[in-house]
Amino acid sequence: MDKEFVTMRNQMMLFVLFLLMTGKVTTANFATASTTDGPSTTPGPLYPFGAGDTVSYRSDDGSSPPITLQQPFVYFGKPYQQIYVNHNGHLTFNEAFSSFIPHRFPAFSTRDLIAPFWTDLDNRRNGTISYRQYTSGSVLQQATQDINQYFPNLGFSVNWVFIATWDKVAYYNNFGTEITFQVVLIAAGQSSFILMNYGEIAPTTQNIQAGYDTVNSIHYFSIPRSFQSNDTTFSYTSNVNVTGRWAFQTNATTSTTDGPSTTPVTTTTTDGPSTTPAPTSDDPFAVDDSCIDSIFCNGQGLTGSVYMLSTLLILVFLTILNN
Ligand SMILES: *[C@@H]1O[C@H](CO)[C@@H](O)[C@H](O)[C@H]1NC(C)=O
Ligand SMILES: *[C@@H]1O[C@H](CO)[C@@H](O)[C@H](O)[C@H]1NC(C)=O
Ligand SMILES: *[C@@H]1O[C@H](CO)[C@@H](O)[C@H](O)[C@H]1NC(C)=O
Ligand SMILES: CC(=O)N[C@H]1CO[C@H](CO)[C@@H](O)[C@@H]1O
Ligand SMILES: [Ca+2]
Repeated sequence: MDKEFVTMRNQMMLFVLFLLMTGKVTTANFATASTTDGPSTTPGPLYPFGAGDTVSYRSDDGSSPPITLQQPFVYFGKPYQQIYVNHNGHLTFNEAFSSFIPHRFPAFSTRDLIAPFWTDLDNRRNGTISYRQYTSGSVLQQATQDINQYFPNLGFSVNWVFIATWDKVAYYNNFGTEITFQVVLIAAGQSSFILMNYGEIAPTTQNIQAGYDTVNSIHYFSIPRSFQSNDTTFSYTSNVNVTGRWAFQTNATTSTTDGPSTTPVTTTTTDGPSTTPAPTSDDPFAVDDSCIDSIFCNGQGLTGSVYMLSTLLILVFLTILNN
Protein backbone atom coordinates (compact mmCIF):
# COMPACT_ATOMS: atom_id res chain seq x y z
CA MET A 1 0.00 0.00 0.00
CA ASP A 2 1.20 3.52 -0.59
CA LYS A 3 0.73 6.88 1.09
CA GLU A 4 -2.09 7.96 -1.15
CA PHE A 5 -3.98 4.88 -0.22
CA VAL A 6 -3.50 5.44 3.49
CA THR A 7 -4.44 9.11 3.18
CA MET A 8 -7.53 8.19 1.24
CA ARG A 9 -8.45 5.62 3.88
CA ASN A 10 -7.99 8.17 6.64
CA GLN A 11 -10.12 10.69 4.81
CA MET A 12 -12.76 8.05 4.35
CA MET A 13 -12.66 7.15 8.04
CA LEU A 14 -13.02 10.82 8.96
CA PHE A 15 -15.94 11.05 6.61
CA VAL A 16 -17.55 8.00 8.18
CA LEU A 17 -17.03 9.52 11.61
CA PHE A 18 -18.59 12.73 10.38
CA LEU A 19 -21.58 10.87 9.03
CA LEU A 20 -21.97 8.93 12.24
CA MET A 21 -21.82 12.18 14.21
CA THR A 22 -24.44 13.76 12.01
CA GLY A 23 -26.74 10.93 12.82
CA LYS A 24 -26.56 8.84 9.71
CA VAL A 25 -26.13 5.46 11.34
CA THR A 26 -26.81 2.39 9.32
CA THR A 27 -28.53 -0.69 10.48
CA ALA A 28 -28.67 -3.96 8.67
CA ASN A 29 -32.01 -3.92 7.00
CA PHE A 30 -33.60 -7.04 5.69
CA ALA A 31 -36.41 -6.81 3.28
CA THR A 32 -39.80 -8.29 3.30
CA ALA A 33 -40.53 -8.85 -0.35
CA SER A 34 -43.63 -7.97 -2.29
CA THR A 35 -44.53 -8.29 -5.94
CA THR A 36 -45.42 -5.48 -8.35
CA ASP A 37 -48.14 -5.57 -10.90
CA GLY A 38 -47.14 -2.39 -12.76
CA PRO A 39 -46.46 -2.31 -16.47
CA SER A 40 -43.10 -3.38 -17.87
CA THR A 41 -41.14 -0.59 -19.49
CA THR A 42 -37.86 -0.84 -21.37
CA PRO A 43 -36.55 2.65 -22.13
CA GLY A 44 -33.06 2.98 -23.57
CA PRO A 45 -30.63 0.15 -22.90
CA LEU A 46 -32.69 -1.31 -20.07
CA TYR A 47 -33.92 -4.89 -20.03
CA PRO A 48 -37.57 -5.47 -19.09
CA PHE A 49 -38.48 -4.80 -15.46
CA GLY A 50 -41.54 -3.97 -13.40
CA ALA A 51 -44.35 -6.47 -13.73
CA GLY A 52 -43.45 -9.75 -12.04
CA ASP A 53 -40.38 -8.35 -10.28
CA THR A 54 -39.87 -8.82 -6.56
CA VAL A 55 -39.69 -5.38 -4.95
CA SER A 56 -37.25 -4.66 -2.15
CA TYR A 57 -38.72 -2.60 0.64
CA ARG A 58 -38.16 1.09 1.35
CA SER A 59 -34.95 1.58 3.30
CA ASP A 60 -32.08 4.01 2.84
CA ASP A 61 -29.22 1.53 3.23
CA GLY A 62 -31.18 -1.70 3.10
CA SER A 63 -30.71 -4.93 1.21
CA SER A 64 -32.87 -7.62 -0.24
CA PRO A 65 -33.04 -10.88 1.69
CA PRO A 66 -30.68 -13.56 0.34
CA ILE A 67 -31.98 -14.43 -3.11
CA THR A 68 -31.53 -18.11 -3.93
CA LEU A 69 -30.35 -18.43 -7.50
CA GLN A 70 -32.13 -20.98 -9.69
CA GLN A 71 -28.76 -21.81 -11.19
CA PRO A 72 -25.26 -21.06 -9.86
CA PHE A 73 -23.65 -17.89 -11.18
CA VAL A 74 -19.94 -18.51 -11.74
CA TYR A 75 -18.15 -15.27 -10.86
CA PHE A 76 -14.49 -15.59 -11.85
CA GLY A 77 -14.44 -19.27 -11.06
CA LYS A 78 -16.58 -19.15 -7.92
CA PRO A 79 -20.05 -20.63 -8.28
CA TYR A 80 -22.49 -18.62 -6.16
CA GLN A 81 -25.94 -19.93 -5.19
CA GLN A 82 -27.30 -16.73 -3.66
CA ILE A 83 -27.06 -13.00 -4.06
CA TYR A 84 -28.08 -9.81 -2.25
CA VAL A 85 -29.35 -6.68 -3.94
CA ASN A 86 -28.00 -3.87 -1.77
CA HIS A 87 -29.87 -0.60 -2.00
CA ASN A 88 -26.74 1.55 -2.39
CA GLY A 89 -26.16 0.27 -5.92
CA HIS A 90 -24.29 -3.00 -5.54
CA LEU A 91 -24.67 -6.77 -5.39
CA THR A 92 -22.88 -9.12 -2.98
CA PHE A 93 -22.92 -12.87 -2.62
CA ASN A 94 -22.00 -13.99 0.90
CA GLU A 95 -23.77 -11.39 2.98
CA ALA A 96 -25.74 -8.18 2.68
CA PHE A 97 -23.58 -5.06 2.45
CA SER A 98 -24.99 -1.71 3.52
CA SER A 99 -21.98 0.44 2.60
CA PHE A 100 -23.00 3.81 1.18
CA ILE A 101 -19.47 5.19 0.71
CA PRO A 102 -17.96 3.78 -2.46
CA HIS A 103 -14.42 2.46 -2.41
CA ARG A 104 -12.36 2.96 -5.51
CA PHE A 105 -11.74 -0.15 -7.56
CA PRO A 106 -9.38 -1.92 -7.15
CA ALA A 107 -10.40 -1.92 -3.49
CA PHE A 108 -8.28 -4.95 -2.49
CA SER A 109 -11.08 -6.02 -0.20
CA THR A 110 -12.20 -9.43 1.00
CA ARG A 111 -15.42 -9.22 -0.99
CA ASP A 112 -16.66 -10.09 -4.45
CA LEU A 113 -18.76 -7.10 -5.46
CA ILE A 114 -20.72 -6.11 -8.54
CA ALA A 115 -21.40 -2.39 -8.44
CA PRO A 116 -23.40 -0.86 -11.26
CA PHE A 117 -23.67 2.41 -9.27
CA TRP A 118 -22.15 2.38 -5.79
CA THR A 119 -23.12 5.57 -3.98
CA ASP A 120 -25.54 6.63 -1.26
CA LEU A 121 -28.96 5.97 -2.77
CA ASP A 122 -32.25 6.32 -0.97
CA ASN A 123 -35.55 4.66 -1.86
CA ARG A 124 -37.37 5.66 1.33
CA ARG A 125 -39.79 7.98 -0.47
CA ASN A 126 -39.65 7.43 -4.22
CA GLY A 127 -38.21 4.92 -6.58
CA THR A 128 -38.32 1.15 -6.79
CA ILE A 129 -35.58 -1.41 -6.35
CA SER A 130 -36.66 -4.73 -7.81
CA TYR A 131 -35.26 -7.97 -9.19
CA ARG A 132 -36.23 -11.09 -11.06
CA GLN A 133 -34.72 -14.32 -12.41
CA TYR A 134 -35.52 -15.84 -15.77
CA THR A 135 -34.89 -19.38 -17.00
CA SER A 136 -37.06 -19.17 -20.11
CA GLY A 137 -38.76 -16.69 -22.40
CA SER A 138 -37.91 -13.67 -24.49
CA VAL A 139 -35.45 -12.20 -21.98
CA LEU A 140 -33.21 -15.25 -22.50
CA GLN A 141 -33.43 -14.77 -26.25
CA GLN A 142 -32.53 -11.12 -25.89
CA ALA A 143 -29.54 -11.99 -23.68
CA THR A 144 -28.39 -14.75 -26.04
CA GLN A 145 -28.52 -12.34 -28.96
CA ASP A 146 -26.69 -9.58 -27.07
CA ILE A 147 -23.97 -11.84 -25.69
CA ASN A 148 -23.27 -13.46 -29.04
CA GLN A 149 -23.04 -10.03 -30.59
CA TYR A 150 -20.62 -8.69 -27.97
CA PHE A 151 -18.58 -11.88 -27.64
CA PRO A 152 -18.83 -13.37 -31.13
CA ASN A 153 -17.88 -16.77 -32.51
CA LEU A 154 -18.41 -18.61 -29.25
CA GLY A 155 -22.03 -19.68 -29.78
CA PHE A 156 -23.34 -18.97 -26.29
CA SER A 157 -26.79 -20.17 -25.35
CA VAL A 158 -28.08 -18.30 -22.32
CA ASN A 159 -29.97 -20.39 -19.79
CA TRP A 160 -30.34 -18.01 -16.86
CA VAL A 161 -30.74 -14.26 -16.42
CA PHE A 162 -31.00 -12.21 -13.24
CA ILE A 163 -32.04 -8.57 -13.50
CA ALA A 164 -31.88 -6.04 -10.67
CA THR A 165 -33.29 -2.58 -11.40
CA TRP A 166 -33.07 0.68 -9.48
CA ASP A 167 -35.90 2.69 -11.00
CA LYS A 168 -36.02 6.41 -10.23
CA VAL A 169 -34.43 6.12 -6.80
CA ALA A 170 -33.03 9.27 -5.17
CA TYR A 171 -29.66 10.21 -3.78
CA TYR A 172 -29.52 10.10 0.00
CA ASN A 173 -31.80 12.69 1.58
CA ASN A 174 -32.10 14.43 -1.78
CA PHE A 175 -35.68 13.58 -2.63
CA GLY A 176 -36.66 14.73 -6.07
CA THR A 177 -33.49 13.42 -7.72
CA GLU A 178 -33.99 10.36 -9.91
CA ILE A 179 -31.48 7.71 -10.84
CA THR A 180 -32.30 4.70 -13.00
CA PHE A 181 -29.96 1.82 -13.76
CA GLN A 182 -29.83 -1.93 -13.94
CA VAL A 183 -27.46 -4.84 -13.59
CA VAL A 184 -28.06 -8.02 -15.57
CA LEU A 185 -26.30 -11.26 -14.66
CA ILE A 186 -26.23 -13.80 -17.48
CA ALA A 187 -25.23 -17.45 -17.34
CA ALA A 188 -24.54 -19.51 -20.44
CA GLY A 189 -23.35 -22.91 -19.24
CA GLN A 190 -20.17 -22.28 -17.26
CA SER A 191 -19.72 -18.87 -18.82
CA SER A 192 -21.01 -15.76 -17.13
CA PHE A 193 -21.56 -12.19 -18.16
CA ILE A 194 -22.69 -8.92 -16.66
CA LEU A 195 -24.46 -6.04 -18.34
CA MET A 196 -24.72 -2.67 -16.65
CA ASN A 197 -27.48 -0.57 -18.18
CA TYR A 198 -27.91 3.11 -17.41
CA GLY A 199 -31.05 5.21 -17.79
CA GLU A 200 -31.42 8.75 -16.51
CA ILE A 201 -28.81 9.67 -13.91
CA ALA A 202 -29.42 12.89 -11.95
CA PRO A 203 -26.34 15.08 -11.51
CA THR A 204 -24.60 14.80 -8.17
CA THR A 205 -21.46 15.74 -6.31
CA GLN A 206 -21.48 12.38 -4.50
CA ASN A 207 -18.73 9.97 -5.42
CA ILE A 208 -19.80 7.02 -7.54
CA GLN A 209 -17.97 3.80 -8.25
CA ALA A 210 -19.29 1.78 -11.19
CA GLY A 211 -17.80 -1.54 -12.22
CA TYR A 212 -16.91 -4.78 -10.51
CA ASP A 213 -14.31 -6.01 -8.07
CA THR A 214 -13.20 -9.33 -6.61
CA VAL A 215 -11.47 -10.57 -3.46
CA ASN A 216 -8.02 -8.91 -3.45
CA SER A 217 -8.98 -7.24 -6.73
CA ILE A 218 -7.53 -10.07 -8.79
CA HIS A 219 -10.14 -9.11 -11.35
CA TYR A 220 -11.79 -5.71 -11.44
CA PHE A 221 -13.06 -3.06 -13.77
CA SER A 222 -13.82 0.58 -13.05
CA ILE A 223 -16.08 2.23 -15.60
CA PRO A 224 -14.41 5.46 -16.72
CA ARG A 225 -15.75 8.58 -14.97
CA SER A 226 -16.25 6.75 -11.73
CA PHE A 227 -15.25 9.03 -8.86
CA GLN A 228 -15.65 12.19 -10.89
CA SER A 229 -18.34 14.29 -9.25
CA ASN A 230 -20.65 16.22 -11.50
CA ASP A 231 -19.66 13.99 -14.38
CA THR A 232 -22.05 11.06 -14.36
CA THR A 233 -21.73 10.08 -18.00
CA PHE A 234 -22.58 6.40 -17.65
CA SER A 235 -25.82 6.92 -19.58
CA TYR A 236 -23.82 8.07 -22.59
CA THR A 237 -20.91 5.66 -22.74
CA SER A 238 -20.47 2.02 -23.67
CA ASN A 239 -17.86 -0.65 -24.38
CA VAL A 240 -20.22 -2.47 -26.76
CA ASN A 241 -21.56 0.34 -28.94
CA VAL A 242 -24.92 0.46 -27.15
CA THR A 243 -25.31 3.85 -25.49
CA GLY A 244 -25.62 3.43 -21.73
CA ARG A 245 -24.54 -0.23 -21.65
CA TRP A 246 -21.35 -1.87 -20.42
CA ALA A 247 -20.79 -5.61 -20.94
CA PHE A 248 -18.29 -7.89 -19.23
CA GLN A 249 -17.44 -11.57 -19.27
CA THR A 250 -16.88 -12.57 -15.66
CA ASN A 251 -15.86 -16.21 -15.63
CA ALA A 252 -12.16 -15.86 -16.38
CA THR A 253 -10.37 -18.22 -14.04
CA THR A 254 -6.86 -18.44 -15.46
CA SER A 255 -4.88 -15.56 -16.90
CA THR A 256 -5.89 -11.93 -16.63
CA THR A 257 -5.25 -11.25 -20.30
CA ASP A 258 -8.16 -13.11 -21.93
CA GLY A 259 -10.74 -10.34 -21.90
CA PRO A 260 -13.76 -10.00 -24.14
CA SER A 261 -13.15 -10.45 -27.84
CA THR A 262 -15.01 -7.27 -28.69
CA THR A 263 -13.28 -4.04 -29.56
CA PRO A 264 -14.59 -1.72 -26.90
CA VAL A 265 -15.91 1.62 -28.09
CA THR A 266 -17.22 4.70 -26.37
CA THR A 267 -20.42 6.18 -27.71
CA THR A 268 -21.91 9.61 -27.33
CA THR A 269 -25.53 10.59 -27.80
CA THR A 270 -24.74 13.40 -30.19
CA ASP A 271 -23.11 12.22 -33.40
CA GLY A 272 -21.96 8.80 -34.42
CA PRO A 273 -20.03 6.80 -31.91
CA SER A 274 -16.39 7.65 -31.45
CA THR A 275 -14.18 4.61 -31.24
CA THR A 276 -11.91 5.28 -28.31
CA PRO A 277 -10.98 1.88 -26.95
CA ALA A 278 -12.03 1.45 -23.36
CA PRO A 279 -9.27 -0.08 -21.27
CA THR A 280 -9.76 -3.32 -19.43
CA SER A 281 -8.43 -3.06 -15.93
CA ASP A 282 -7.83 -6.78 -16.01
CA ASP A 283 -5.10 -5.85 -18.45
CA PRO A 284 -2.03 -5.12 -16.27
CA PHE A 285 -0.93 -2.33 -18.62
CA ALA A 286 -4.24 -0.54 -18.82
CA VAL A 287 -4.21 3.02 -17.57
CA ASP A 288 -7.44 4.94 -17.91
CA ASP A 289 -8.99 8.10 -16.46
CA SER A 290 -10.28 6.40 -13.36
CA CYS A 291 -6.95 4.71 -12.96
CA ILE A 292 -5.04 7.98 -13.07
CA ASP A 293 -7.50 9.48 -10.63
CA SER A 294 -7.02 6.74 -8.15
CA ILE A 295 -3.21 7.27 -8.30
CA PHE A 296 -2.57 3.59 -8.16
CA CYS A 297 -4.27 1.37 -10.66
CA ASN A 298 -3.08 -2.12 -10.05
CA GLY A 299 0.34 -1.70 -8.54
CA GLN A 300 2.05 -2.05 -11.89
CA GLY A 301 0.80 0.64 -14.20
CA LEU A 302 1.63 3.68 -12.12
CA THR A 303 4.53 2.79 -9.88
CA GLY A 304 6.50 5.54 -11.63
CA SER A 305 4.27 8.34 -10.44
CA VAL A 306 4.07 6.88 -6.95
CA TYR A 307 7.89 6.91 -6.82
CA MET A 308 7.95 10.50 -8.01
CA LEU A 309 5.37 11.50 -5.43
CA SER A 310 7.21 9.74 -2.64
CA THR A 311 10.47 11.39 -3.68
CA LEU A 312 8.80 14.79 -3.73
CA LEU A 313 7.29 14.24 -0.30
CA ILE A 314 10.66 13.19 1.11
CA LEU A 315 12.29 16.29 -0.41
CA VAL A 316 9.64 18.56 1.09
CA PHE A 317 10.06 16.83 4.45
CA LEU A 318 13.84 17.21 4.36
CA THR A 319 13.52 20.88 3.42
CA ILE A 320 11.25 21.48 6.40
CA LEU A 321 13.67 19.63 8.67
CA ASN A 322 16.62 21.67 7.41
CA ASN A 323 14.76 24.89 8.10
C1 LIG B 1 -21.80 20.60 -9.63
O1 LIG B 1 -22.85 21.12 -10.40
C2 LIG B 1 -23.73 21.94 -9.66
C3 LIG B 1 -24.89 22.31 -10.56
O2 LIG B 1 -24.48 22.50 -11.88
C4 LIG B 1 -22.96 23.16 -9.15
O3 LIG B 1 -23.82 23.96 -8.39
C5 LIG B 1 -21.81 22.68 -8.30
O4 LIG B 1 -21.02 23.79 -7.90
C6 LIG B 1 -20.94 21.70 -9.04
N1 LIG B 1 -19.95 21.15 -8.12
C7 LIG B 1 -18.72 20.86 -8.50
C8 LIG B 1 -17.85 20.25 -7.45
O5 LIG B 1 -18.31 21.01 -9.62
C1 LIG C 1 -22.52 1.10 -33.62
O1 LIG C 1 -23.93 0.99 -33.75
C2 LIG C 1 -24.47 1.75 -34.82
C3 LIG C 1 -25.97 1.54 -34.79
O2 LIG C 1 -26.48 1.79 -33.53
C4 LIG C 1 -23.89 1.32 -36.15
O3 LIG C 1 -24.40 2.14 -37.16
C5 LIG C 1 -22.38 1.42 -36.09
O4 LIG C 1 -21.83 0.89 -37.28
C6 LIG C 1 -21.84 0.67 -34.90
N1 LIG C 1 -20.41 0.89 -34.80
C7 LIG C 1 -19.55 -0.09 -34.61
C8 LIG C 1 -18.11 0.31 -34.50
O5 LIG C 1 -19.88 -1.26 -34.52
C1 LIG D 1 -15.54 -19.10 -19.51
O1 LIG D 1 -15.84 -20.47 -19.37
C2 LIG D 1 -15.98 -21.17 -20.62
C3 LIG D 1 -16.40 -22.57 -20.31
O2 LIG D 1 -15.55 -23.18 -19.38
C4 LIG D 1 -14.67 -21.09 -21.37
O3 LIG D 1 -14.84 -21.70 -22.63
C5 LIG D 1 -14.30 -19.65 -21.58
O4 LIG D 1 -13.04 -19.56 -22.20
C6 LIG D 1 -14.24 -18.92 -20.25
N1 LIG D 1 -13.99 -17.53 -20.49
C7 LIG D 1 -13.05 -16.90 -19.85
C8 LIG D 1 -12.89 -15.45 -20.21
O5 LIG D 1 -12.36 -17.42 -19.01
C1 LIG E 1 -39.69 13.34 -7.57
C2 LIG E 1 -40.86 12.65 -6.96
O1 LIG E 1 -41.40 11.74 -7.53
N1 LIG E 1 -41.22 13.06 -5.76
C3 LIG E 1 -42.33 12.47 -5.05
C4 LIG E 1 -41.86 11.57 -3.96
O2 LIG E 1 -42.93 11.07 -3.21
C5 LIG E 1 -43.74 12.05 -2.59
C6 LIG E 1 -44.79 11.37 -1.81
O3 LIG E 1 -44.29 10.27 -1.15
C7 LIG E 1 -44.31 12.96 -3.66
O4 LIG E 1 -45.05 14.00 -3.04
C8 LIG E 1 -43.21 13.55 -4.50
O5 LIG E 1 -43.77 14.31 -5.55
CA1 LIG F 1 -28.50 4.88 1.11
